[in-house]
Amino acid sequence: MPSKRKQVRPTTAPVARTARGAEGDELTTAHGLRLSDTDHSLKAGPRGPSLLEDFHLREKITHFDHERIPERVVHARGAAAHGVFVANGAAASVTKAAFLAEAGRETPVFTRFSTVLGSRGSADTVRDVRGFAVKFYTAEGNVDLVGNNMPVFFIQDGIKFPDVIHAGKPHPDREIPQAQSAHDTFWDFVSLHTEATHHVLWAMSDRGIPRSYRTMEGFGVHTFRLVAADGATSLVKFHWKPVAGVHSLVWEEAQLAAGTDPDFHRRDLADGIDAGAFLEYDLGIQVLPDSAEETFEGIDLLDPTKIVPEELAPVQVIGRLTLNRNPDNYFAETEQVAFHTGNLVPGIEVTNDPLMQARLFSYLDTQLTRLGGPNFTQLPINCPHAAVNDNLRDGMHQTLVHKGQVAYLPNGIDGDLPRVSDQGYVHLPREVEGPKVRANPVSFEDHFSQATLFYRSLTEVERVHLVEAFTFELGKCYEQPIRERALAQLANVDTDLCAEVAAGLGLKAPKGKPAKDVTPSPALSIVVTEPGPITGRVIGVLAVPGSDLTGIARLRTAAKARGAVVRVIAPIGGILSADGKEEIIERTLLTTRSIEYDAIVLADGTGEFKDIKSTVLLQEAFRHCKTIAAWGSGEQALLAAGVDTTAPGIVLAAKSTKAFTTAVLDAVGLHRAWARADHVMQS
Ligand code: HDD
Repeated sequence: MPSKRKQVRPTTAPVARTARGAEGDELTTAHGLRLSDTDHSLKAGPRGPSLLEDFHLREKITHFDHERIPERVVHARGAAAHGVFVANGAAASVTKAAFLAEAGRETPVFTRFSTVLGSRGSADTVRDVRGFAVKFYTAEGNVDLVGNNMPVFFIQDGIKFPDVIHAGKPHPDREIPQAQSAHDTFWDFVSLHTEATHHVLWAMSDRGIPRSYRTMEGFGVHTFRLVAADGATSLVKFHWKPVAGVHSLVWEEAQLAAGTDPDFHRRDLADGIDAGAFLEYDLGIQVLPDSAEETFEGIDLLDPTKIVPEELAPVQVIGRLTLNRNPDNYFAETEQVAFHTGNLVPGIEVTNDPLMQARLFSYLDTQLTRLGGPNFTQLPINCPHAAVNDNLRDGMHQTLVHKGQVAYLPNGIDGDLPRVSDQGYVHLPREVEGPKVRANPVSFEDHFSQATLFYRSLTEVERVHLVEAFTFELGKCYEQPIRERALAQLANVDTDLCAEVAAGLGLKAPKGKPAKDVTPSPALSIVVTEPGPITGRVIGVLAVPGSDLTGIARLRTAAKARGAVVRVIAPIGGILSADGKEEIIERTLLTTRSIEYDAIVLADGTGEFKDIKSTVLLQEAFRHCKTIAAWGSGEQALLAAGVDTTAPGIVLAAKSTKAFTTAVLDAVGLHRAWARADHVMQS
């Protein structure tokens, strides 16, 4: 006998939807009444007062008044994309979760990237941690891997989350500064709370200002416990490795972008997907033995301020994520998506990491306020792709029309359905014992050695950036004791780092006790020496009437073949045409800044051209160590703009040839000509 327990959507007669997703072409009220006028309120005469009777005016304004929902208390600023995760089978020995383990299994995903501190309308390129949250719509229910682009966290225990966030958010008296850590309360907190040191180094490094979401790593941060089909368990750390490599902006560029294109990252994400340059990441795991101590090579795996260097435990790739579809509607999808670290399936468990434990409470709790009640799982973006058969009932915004009389177990009326499953989630039985205490394990007391490890793993140019970031941020603090305390903290990380920041601040470097025997982890550096993929990169070509359009077309074709785009920049808008060829001018010197481009190329024909805006464009690209190239008379224009054409990363050719375009694109593949940094400092 079929169960009476059906869940059905409201039973209005089906209405065909248009391409806009609307039901027909005629404007109606929310109740389906067709409207004859939506531009004039109902008035007592053309010059008279509006009438309370005007139900359309009242409905329109009332709905508008309630269009906003509370923004996320953290990670309010975000952008997202749909995609697919395909497992490669390598995880089969460590987990029974089919979406990770089964070779070739495809799982739809929704991924939301975010900054942490800023409000919903803040700029994308601020110095901050980036969220990297992935919702897997698996056949067994949703799994959320709610990670960041840094593998460690500011705090070891979730009870301190409100503290670190209050310190990082704008000052409560004036609500400034927006989306920044360069202010007193942040540095006051992190300098007193030394367990933040390792994370602060990551945030001040180039990781705090990613080039794009495409070129950002992601980390699950906590150690998870995977359970294999035979019940064997392993401790694992999750890593997202971007196929496009890990690359960052430079600080001046990030600051410029915050003003000239606050949507820099979300635009890059959406444009890339629209252009077919999908974002790809390998999902990898570090597999560590599940021991009673929950440590690996002396590293406490429950401490979220610690990493396991990849040289000690290699990251094994278990599948690939491809983000290939933009959301149709920002609010319905990106804003309403609700992640929860407790969304798990058999084969994945959490550990006792006290940061994770608090998160397991917070995510569900926050959605109740943000999404206005307990039925947010019914929103399309949150709906599992697995069958849902719960006994949860009613509540705000209930969209299901449950049938029958039964919403309890056990029941005799409805065949005792729904029954519990022998495939259901079983928490591994593990011993829990110990005194009830508010305390951390002793191993959590080491706050500096991995910060030292991080610093010493960086290349020279990355260290310079780190020193500049600390000097900038502390230079923005008003309180001298805060700067001094932050320096005392750095003295325990590295003597040179502390001395250089102190010199920049005009202060005396205090003495500390940095760890001596630290083995660097080269995997932590993001500087590359071989050209990598250039998918999603943007090359600006400056051209003028009379420029060599064949050369531009050649560069465009070669760039497109490697997933990059060419944009033509000219003094004024319109179309360039010569010899029957045409190039649409996509940017003018008025509508562009250097931050839009990974490389700037001067086309032949620009030799006589000189304009203060193009000089600024080229000077910025030069300072930011971007590829600069020219063919033909373009070189003259470079010299006229004061560009040192002997510096590294400058590609010149008499003519546009295949070799020239290849050299330009390979230079872009190196991301930046870091060797030029010395020239920049000397010039
Ligand atoms: Fe969190 C959102 C990542 C610690 C409480 N967190 C949020 C998002 C990301 C992270 C990516 C945005 C999700 C989205 O796009 O909607 N959070 C992390 C990571 C952490 C972390 C990697 C440490 C390893 N978070 C953390 C703690 C707490 C929270 C310790 C509280 C005890 N996080 C929240 C929250 C948010 C959130 C308040 C705000 C909006 C939301 O959850 O849905 O519950």
